[in-house]
This record gives sequence, C-alpha cells and structure tokens, in this order.
Amino acid sequence: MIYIFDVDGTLTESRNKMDLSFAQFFYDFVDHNRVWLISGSDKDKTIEQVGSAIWLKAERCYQNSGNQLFINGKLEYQYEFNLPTQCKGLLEMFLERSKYPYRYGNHIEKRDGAINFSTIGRNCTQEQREHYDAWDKEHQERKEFAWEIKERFNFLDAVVGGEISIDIYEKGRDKGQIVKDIKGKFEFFGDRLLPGGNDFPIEQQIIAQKRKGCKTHHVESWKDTENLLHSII
Ligand code: M1P
Repeated sequence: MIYIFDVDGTLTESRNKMDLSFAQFFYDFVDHNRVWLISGSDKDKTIEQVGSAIWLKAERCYQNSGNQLFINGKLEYQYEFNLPTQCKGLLEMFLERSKYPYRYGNHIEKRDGAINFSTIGRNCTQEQREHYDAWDKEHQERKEFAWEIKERFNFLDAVVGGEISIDIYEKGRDKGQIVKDIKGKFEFFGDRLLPGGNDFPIEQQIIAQKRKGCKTHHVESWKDTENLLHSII
C-alpha cells in the first residue's frame, strides 16, 4: 500500500510549518510505510513546511502538481511551462479588476511546469493571508478567476488550492498525472477533493482508470489527517 499526501491543508496549515508533535509522529509513519508527497507548491516551500528529514525519507516527492518529481532528493524530471502572453494579460487584468483592496507583491510566480497566481500577492504576511482567505470565502474570487481562465484558454487548467492563490498549468498536467505511476493500491489524503479543487484530478483518475482498492480521504485539516493515521496504525 502506498500512502499519498497533499501538503497544504492536509499535513500543514497552508504555507505553514508542520505541527511539531505531528511531524514527529509522521516521520515515524514515513519510516515504516511507503509514503509519497504531492504538493501544488515548489520544493523549497515544501521542505520549509515538512522539514528536510520527512521530505528526503518520503519515497517520492511530486512538486508543482506533479510537474516535477524528486526521488530521495534527486530530481527525476520536470516539465516546462511558459505562461502565454495573453493569459498573463488576463492575470494582470484580474489584478486591476479584483475588488480586494490590498496588493503586497509577487502576484504571478513561475514554477517548473506551472504558474501560481495570487491577487493579494505571495509577499503578504500570515495576518494579511488570513484576511484575504476570509474575504475570498465570502466572495469566491479565486473560483471565478479559475473558471474564467479555463473558459478563455481551453488548453489551460486553473485550480484552487491553499488560501490565497490558484495554480495554472497545461490541461492534463494536474495532480491526476501521478496516478499512472502508482502500481497497486494506494490511499490519498487531501483537502481539495471537490470539483475545482487541486486534488480533484486524483479522484477523477481513480475512476477513469478503474483503480480498484484505491481510496481518497477528504480531510478538513492536518488534525483530521493525524486522526486518520492513528486509526490506520
Ligand atoms: O498546493 C496549492 C498551493 O498551496 C499553497 O497555496 P496558498 O499560498 O494559496 O495558501 C501554496 O503552498 C502554493 O504554493 C500552492 O500552489
């Protein structure tokens, strides 16, 4: 059995470090089980969040929604993605159009195989992040922007993950692409398993590939994940 975990919202609060006692417990779990990580985020952010011991101990670490793979810390592959100029123009228009009043910089972040877009900007503080998150829950801005990107560019996909941003990549280059790499049974833990969420493609691939004995756990927070793992052990 392979246990696969999303990071933000599943092992940690979004863009935060893992809770210390959960990290100790999880390290032990990784040491005794086959564990893969898959994040929408890049390698440096994931290591900052889960710590290098867990990141290196995990059998595989897929970054940028599966567009980059590390095995035992060694880069196996990465895809390139350059944001089309017209889509960049649309993101800049979103920045002007958004009714959210604050901007803190780093709004369009290039990653290997993906782009991360945030109206508030990735340079915001934790407090500013929480403010945007609460505002977005009420106004559903990220959902609307993701929908518009997909409508205008049928070769692109845009999904909501985390609290302040959306991930954009070529259609099909979503988290679901890792399912073909998994031989046998697996269990996936994620907080964005509903349509439009960045974990949803994994659910879709389980169904499309008729993967028997594989299941997903929709968690609300890392505490849910911890409780589920205790019950598995
Ligand atoms: O995994 C999806 C995203 O999760 C976090 O998003 P946010 O900053 O919006 O909370 C970040 O780790 C981001 O890099 C990642 O793409």
